[in-house]
Amino acid sequence: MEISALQKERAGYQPKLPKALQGAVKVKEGAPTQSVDNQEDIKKLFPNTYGMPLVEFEPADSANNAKMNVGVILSGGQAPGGHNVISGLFDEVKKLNPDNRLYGFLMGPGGLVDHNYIEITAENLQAYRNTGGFDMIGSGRTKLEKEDQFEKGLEIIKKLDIKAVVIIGGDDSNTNACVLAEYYAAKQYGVQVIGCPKTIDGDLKNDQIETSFGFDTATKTYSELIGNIERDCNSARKYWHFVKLMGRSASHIALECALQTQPNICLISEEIQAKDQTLNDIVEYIAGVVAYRAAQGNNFGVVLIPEGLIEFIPAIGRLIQELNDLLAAHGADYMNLDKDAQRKYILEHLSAENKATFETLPEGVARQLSLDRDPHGNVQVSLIETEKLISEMVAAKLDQWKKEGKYEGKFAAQHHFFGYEGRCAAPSNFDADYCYALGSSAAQLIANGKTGYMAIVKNTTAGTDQWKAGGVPITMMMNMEKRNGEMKPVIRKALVELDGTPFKTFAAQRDKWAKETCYVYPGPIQYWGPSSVCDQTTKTLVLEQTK
Ligand code: FBP
Repeated sequence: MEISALQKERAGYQPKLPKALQGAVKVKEGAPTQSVDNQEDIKKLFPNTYGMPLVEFEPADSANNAKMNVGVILSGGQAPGGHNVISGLFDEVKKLNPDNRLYGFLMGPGGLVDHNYIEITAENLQAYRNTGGFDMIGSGRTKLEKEDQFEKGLEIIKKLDIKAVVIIGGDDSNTNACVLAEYYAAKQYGVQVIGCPKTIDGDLKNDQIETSFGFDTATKTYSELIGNIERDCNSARKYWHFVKLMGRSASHIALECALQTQPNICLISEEIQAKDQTLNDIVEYIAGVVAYRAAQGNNFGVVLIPEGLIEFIPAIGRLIQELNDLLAAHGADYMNLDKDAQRKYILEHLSAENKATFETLPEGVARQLSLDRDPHGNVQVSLIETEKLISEMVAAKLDQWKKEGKYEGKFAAQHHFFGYEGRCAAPSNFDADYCYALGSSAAQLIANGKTGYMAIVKNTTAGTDQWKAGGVPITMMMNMEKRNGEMKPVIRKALVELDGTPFKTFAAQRDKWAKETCYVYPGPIQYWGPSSVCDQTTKTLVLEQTK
């Protein structure tokens, strides 16, 4: 396989580990934990894995030479650093005992159920160290939730003499990891399950998880591109650029990119929901800024739009809720109908209020909302062209204002969607180190007999030496939420907090950014050079840690 010059040099990078993981390791246990909400329900559903203590690793005098084979699964969307979790896991598993083996299940959780796997060896891992992507073993979105899947998985686990499975995934995948851990514990199968916090979306975080891996690299990649667009925009001074940014629900990615690049406008879905704004309110806000800048002779600008926006506009959110319930109850009759019949079916079954909202949406958007949920029941928002929908509505509003004599200017729009191009970028130094440490922590949790835990690394705004590694019981992050029409135990998603420092920092400056041109050009991720450039963390993380 031919590899790039960067890949060749980068393969030699040795990720840095927290002090506690550099040699022999022992475990310090904290107090018993509680779930974030619905404690009685969660306790009842997870009697074997509820209430366990937080765990922190400390340097020890003598090594634990645990004999253990481990299986690893990459689950859900790609995030930069996944290969380094595997590298950290592999190195630690072999450090514990060179006879230990690591198996990678192929193409996501489905690989466990279908018994598709490879053994990960020093040789085949070498080409993937410090690289982006999940292509070493592939990923998938199969939802592990049924007993027959757990039992099928057990067959291969037994055959390969695997002691534990590590699931590298987002909130949904880690919820499933917890269900699997509980099932194997209840059956006393002696198989442990450990999770690792992955997702570029940045929404798997809480008091214990400072950030999910991949967020750092993905937002730096998007910010580089946004900065380049801003410079182009400020050079030609003739376009308004509408940039949709990935991040299924939460607006963390958009907010972080705004903090890095200072665009003229950045929409934050959580704020729009809190203020109960309509699509028209959003359009009037953007058109107002366009008109203001036009009056100053500036017929250009940059607008950032989080991809999850549509679900957070309250009227559309209510419509989606009802559609979810409708599809959960009648999905089978509905799915076999043709396109027109499906629209008719929906219009006949929706309540009057939601029917009215559905009818006002462009047909393509309405169709996307009523179709194609992913296996976890999510609307596939990355397929909805929100950036075009909004810019077209802004153009119409400006035409109307022109006729009314309220606006004078030229409006020409360009559209971009930054999503997939950030998910497999070569991990930044932060993600390379963070992921390697997460993999090492996962191995230590297994060696110390833990199950139903997620590997964690904290104090990440300090130098890597001072990072603190350990584990958090997954049940601690859970609450009950409605999914596909039923109440289910799930990890609570972290949305942008409107009283948090990152949002407040953005909100304090956005009027200035809208009126003036304050663009910042972050440039590409640097892997070597001054530490102030190549080891910087995200602004979100810094602002959250200094609150
Ligand atoms: P995860 O939550 O699995 O990490 O995936 C995140 C994400 O990249 C979202 O930002 C995006 O909406 C979605 O995946 C796209 O999914 P797909 O890769 O299936 O198109």
